[in-house]
Amino acid sequence: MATTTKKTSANGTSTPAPAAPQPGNRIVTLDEFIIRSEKDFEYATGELTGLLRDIGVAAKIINREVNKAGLVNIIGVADGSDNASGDTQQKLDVYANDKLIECLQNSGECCAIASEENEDIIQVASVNNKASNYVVLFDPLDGSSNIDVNVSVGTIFAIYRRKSDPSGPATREDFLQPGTRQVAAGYVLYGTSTILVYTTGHGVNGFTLDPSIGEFCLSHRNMRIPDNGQFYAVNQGYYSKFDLEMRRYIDHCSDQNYGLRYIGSMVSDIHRILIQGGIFLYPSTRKYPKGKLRLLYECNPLSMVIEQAGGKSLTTQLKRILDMEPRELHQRCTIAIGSPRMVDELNAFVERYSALPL
Ligand code: AHM
Ligand code: MG
Repeated sequence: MATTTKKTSANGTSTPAPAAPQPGNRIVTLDEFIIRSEKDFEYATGELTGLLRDIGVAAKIINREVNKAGLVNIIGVADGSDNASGDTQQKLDVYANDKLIECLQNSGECCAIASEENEDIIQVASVNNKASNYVVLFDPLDGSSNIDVNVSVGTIFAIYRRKSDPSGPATREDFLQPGTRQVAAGYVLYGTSTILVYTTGHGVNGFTLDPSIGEFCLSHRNMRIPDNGQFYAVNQGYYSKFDLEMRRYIDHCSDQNYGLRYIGSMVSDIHRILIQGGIFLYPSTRKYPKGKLRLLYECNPLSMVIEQAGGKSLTTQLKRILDMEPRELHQRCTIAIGSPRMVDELNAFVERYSALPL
């Protein structure tokens, strides 16, 4: 806390001296933090810094629209559209997708984009003839089926270095890289306050949007997930469709009196688990035999954040998510992610009860 010393004037009254600036209390904006952290990057050319800044700008624009969603004609299903994964697109999905693409295209800091909402990759024209070395992937508005009922939604993003020759167009292979190759990943949660959380592989930091100055300010430095937790997050409505090992584990959670917390918006569920501890599960169901969530747009970036914060993330067949070799842009996978001790506990149930060879 800042301390003040009192000056005594000639007439004996005292006035507080101005508080000396305390380094720990100084506001650190996202832009300042990114620029200061540039030295941590293996290839510090300023491109990655620019990309993270672009995502921050798009997030502010999306946040503004999400916050007034009930006031303007922007809630509800977009006209006649399903996205690349066959899910219904909300108007705000389309809006968020357009804004992210626009911000990234304007700066030209990446050479191509892949979005959960687009079938194929989008090439980005170079700006000032500068060849870019990065590709960006995102889920522009995760959990958007919740938007009409004022439940928190989020943007998830991942950045990779391209593999193809920078003098030519980007290729699908630039995107089909395992999660271990992500150079940065994070999310923005449009919740009771708006927070941007990201990692470049050197820990996890969170920045809360201060609406009075329109800046993301460092609020959660070096985030660490609790080793263990008291909450589990799973759509228990599908219980009877889960494999035996998942049902046994869920029974165990209930026996242990763990609290069930499921928002149905993965960013929100993961953010709670990052702060309070717990486990999030999306196993295979009859409808989604390979799991529902997308490896490249949802599971990889959130797994990088959680692992960087000290957590674990596996498929429910016990493969580390970040080691998965993607074959398709819109590939789905199962996931068990969260506090390391809870993921280990789940692991033991799978080893014990799974009917499939692991
Ligand atoms: P979306 O990207 O189309 O919004 O779908 C992903 C969402 C996740 O946020 C959430 O965890 C999950 O779908 C909820 O699915 P379900 O309703 O089957 O539980
Ligand atoms: Mg999603």
